[in-house]
Formats: sequence, C-alpha cells, structure tokens
Amino acid sequence: MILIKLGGSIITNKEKPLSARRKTIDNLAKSLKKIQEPIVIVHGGGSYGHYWSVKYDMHTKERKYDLRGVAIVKNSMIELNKIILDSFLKNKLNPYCLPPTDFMTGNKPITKKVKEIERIAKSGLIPVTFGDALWYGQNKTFILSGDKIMTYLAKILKPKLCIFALNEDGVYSDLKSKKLIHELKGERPSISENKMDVTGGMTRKIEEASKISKMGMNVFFVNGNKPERIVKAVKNRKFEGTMFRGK
Ligand code: IP8
Repeated sequence: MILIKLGGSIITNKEKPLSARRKTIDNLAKSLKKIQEPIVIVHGGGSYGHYWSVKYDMHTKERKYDLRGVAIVKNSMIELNKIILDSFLKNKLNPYCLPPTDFMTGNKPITKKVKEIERIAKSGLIPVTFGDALWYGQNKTFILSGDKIMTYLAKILKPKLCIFALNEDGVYSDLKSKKLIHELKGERPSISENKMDVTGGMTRKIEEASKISKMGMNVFFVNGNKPERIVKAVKNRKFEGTMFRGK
C-alpha cells in the first residue's frame, strides 16, 4: 500500500483565498491512475481550510474556538474535498470519501477504523481523507493537520512508501539557491517557517516525515507539479525529490 499526501500548496493557490488548482489536481489524478497498487490519499487545506482557520484564529491546540469558524472551516474542507473527488471520478479513479471523523475520536485515531481503510484500498477503491476542524470534547475543537493524519495512518497501516506531494522539488539545504537534499537519514534540516499555515507548513511536514521514517518506513517528498515523479517512485523506485530513509 502507498500512502500519499497531496499538500495544500499543490492542490490550491495559496496566494488566492478559495482557489483550487484544478489542472494540477487533474494531472495528479491522471498519474495516480497509473499506479497499480492500493493507495490511500490524504489532502491538506491550502487556501480553503487555512484561509478560514487564520481568519477565525483556530489552531492545532484543543480550545473553545469560535463555533462559526469551526462550521466554516469544515464546510470549506468539504468544498475542496469535493473538487478532488470530482477530478478523481472524471479521471476514472474510484475515490471513497472518508472525513477524519470516520476514524478519529478526539485527537486519537481509532485503530479498528484505520485498519478498515486498508481493506477499502485493497478492494480497489481509493480512500480520500483530509485535514479538518475536529470536535475534541467539552466544547473544544482543534485543527487536525493532514500531515498528522499521515503519521497516524502510517503507524497502523505500515505502507510500503509514504509520499508528500509538494509545490517544491523537496527539502532544500539552502532556500536561496534551492539546493535539493536528496536523502536524509534521521537528521532534521532547519528551514524557515511559513506564516500563513496554521498547522506549521514545511516544518510540520518534516517533523511528521522524521517520525514516520523512525518507525522504519521510507518517506518521499516530491514535486506535485511533476506527478510522473510519483509514478516513477512507486514503480521504478527512482526518486527525484527528498527521501527520508526508514531506519
Ligand atoms: O493543510 C489542515 O490540513 P493541512 C486543514 O494538511 C485545515 O495542515 C482545516 C486547516
């Protein structure tokens, strides 16, 4: 099984609120069609979920956030999710929409439900889940990042490969020269922070990728604008991006 995160920066235009990059999403779907093994998709919030989370000052900490914000963030994620599902359907994939409420209780994954995701993927359907605003309990809510979902799913499902599709070639050792790091073995590179992202942008991704690779799985950061690189990584094990080697 292959676990793939479609980052918000690749599926939406982060400069413009509520704008999906439909052509890019279609191209990603076309490439995913070429993968012959079970896949599970997680997608981020980009200029949908993050736009509203910033407006309503909502974060990953469990708190009593404005309920209007909770409702609006959730609604915007459904809207973005629908765009992804429609694109998958149009490109002859069979997506199976799974909001995180289907396998999370509070801030914990429900193991039995997560294991079911693997069976769904093995049937040929493609489970599609996403970062979201979630109920925590005692009138508290929180923003669950799709990156965190990747770690939860990886821990239980032990995919052959975890892929993060980004709007960059991978992790750069130097942001100015964009010198790509091809492989990381446990060490964590320091990078500058993205302020518009309530869940922590690239820093969060690197943190989750390190956690997953420490559990023994390979994690691959790839440019989602070049979706054939995803297919190559899955099929030929040729990696044009940054590989976090599992230990
Ligand atoms: O973009 C967060 O998911 P992420 C989604 O994967 C929301 O961090 C609702 C902001």
